[in-house]
Amino acid sequence: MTALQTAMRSQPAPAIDILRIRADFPILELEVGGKPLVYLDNAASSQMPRQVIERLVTYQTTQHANINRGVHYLSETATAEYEEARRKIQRFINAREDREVIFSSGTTDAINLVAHGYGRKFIGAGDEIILTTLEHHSNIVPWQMVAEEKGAAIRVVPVDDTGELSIDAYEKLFTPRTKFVGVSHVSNALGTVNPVKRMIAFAHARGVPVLIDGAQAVPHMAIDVQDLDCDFYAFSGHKMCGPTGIGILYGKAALLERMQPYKGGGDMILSVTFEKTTYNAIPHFFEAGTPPIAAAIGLGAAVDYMSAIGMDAIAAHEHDLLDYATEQMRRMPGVRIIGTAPHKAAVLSFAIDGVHPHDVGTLLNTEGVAVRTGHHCAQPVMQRFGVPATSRASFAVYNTMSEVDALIAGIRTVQKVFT
Ligand code: 7TS
Repeated sequence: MTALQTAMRSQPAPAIDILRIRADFPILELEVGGKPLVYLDNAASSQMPRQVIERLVTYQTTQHANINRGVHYLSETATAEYEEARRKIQRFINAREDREVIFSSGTTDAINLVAHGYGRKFIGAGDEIILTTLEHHSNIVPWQMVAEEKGAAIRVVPVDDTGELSIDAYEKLFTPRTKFVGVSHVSNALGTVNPVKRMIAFAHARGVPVLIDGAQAVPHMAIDVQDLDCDFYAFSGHKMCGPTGIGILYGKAALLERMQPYKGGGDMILSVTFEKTTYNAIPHFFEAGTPPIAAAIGLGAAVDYMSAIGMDAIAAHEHDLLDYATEQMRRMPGVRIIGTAPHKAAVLSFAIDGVHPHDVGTLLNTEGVAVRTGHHCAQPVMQRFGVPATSRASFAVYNTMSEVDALIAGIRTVQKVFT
């Protein structure tokens, strides 16, 4: 049996062609310590299919020059491809206009853009920012910086024992001083899918804009920013089969146009004198300097790749994996799943009695199984659940039921070694 046939062994009737998909990802053929790689660290970063890698090679070998500045062939080609990537992403998230799609270096950068461009301009002394216990540090720290500078306060939505946000508590946090809401669409530590559409509607009824951290949502489900009606939506290329160094901030044009600059430099200006500088229009206003052109085009290719499979098919496959893994783990004595909300996506955090998560990760690695261990840059979640860290398996479209079996077998080995 080939490694791929083994991978298929317990796969249910596939809605997607898992063999074909796996064949697109060269890295999945790796062996680690003589065992087939079982890559379950997709929430940290996913792998790139050949189609994206080849797109990067084509760009670098036939299309590269700096953008927005040449009349020569290569500069015009690179500019056209970069802007075409922007339109691909616009269609992927159903943004109304392409100028509402801003290239950033990732989710962290996109959130910082909003904190500095919007927060520092419109949030003042005594104002309040609502965040949730589930946020990644990148949707906490930028807002703490704004709050500290402006004398504003941060209010935090609690979670229950399953990892679900208390919407009742969320609604009660609003006061006339509430000026901003930041909430993750999907928790990276627990996998909880938050009811963001409802939360956005509630905030909007009180005139409060909302930023959604979609880093863990865009790779796993169809996103329609117009349907959500979010004001800002941030995500990273490297978690959705694209390159590192690129991410997106979607923002409603009317809001983006009222914001102050985030970074100053070339491309974001129309004219500069020492007396007065005039600024370029969005999206260029927020894209100072030479952007990661290749990575943006690579992200466009990643969006094409995922769209061709279909986001609903991807979501269904990953739900099957999550359900299967959850079911297996529930039956294991001494294993506790952290994050049991009814609505979850692609993430399974767990603790093994008497074994430090770091040891879990190290031993699983000897079985070829890659999971993330640590606080997942979400320390408030860890504090809420009374653990310093968890082990976390996170799934992507190319994972299989057999890989879940390998994870479960690996956990049994860990238990044997440590008990
Ligand atoms: N927001 C969420 C919900 C995330 O999961 C991450 C990264 C970020 C923001 C930051 O994204 P970046 O691309 O700017 O770094 N999350 C993880 C993780 O769970 N393990 O490693 C990185």
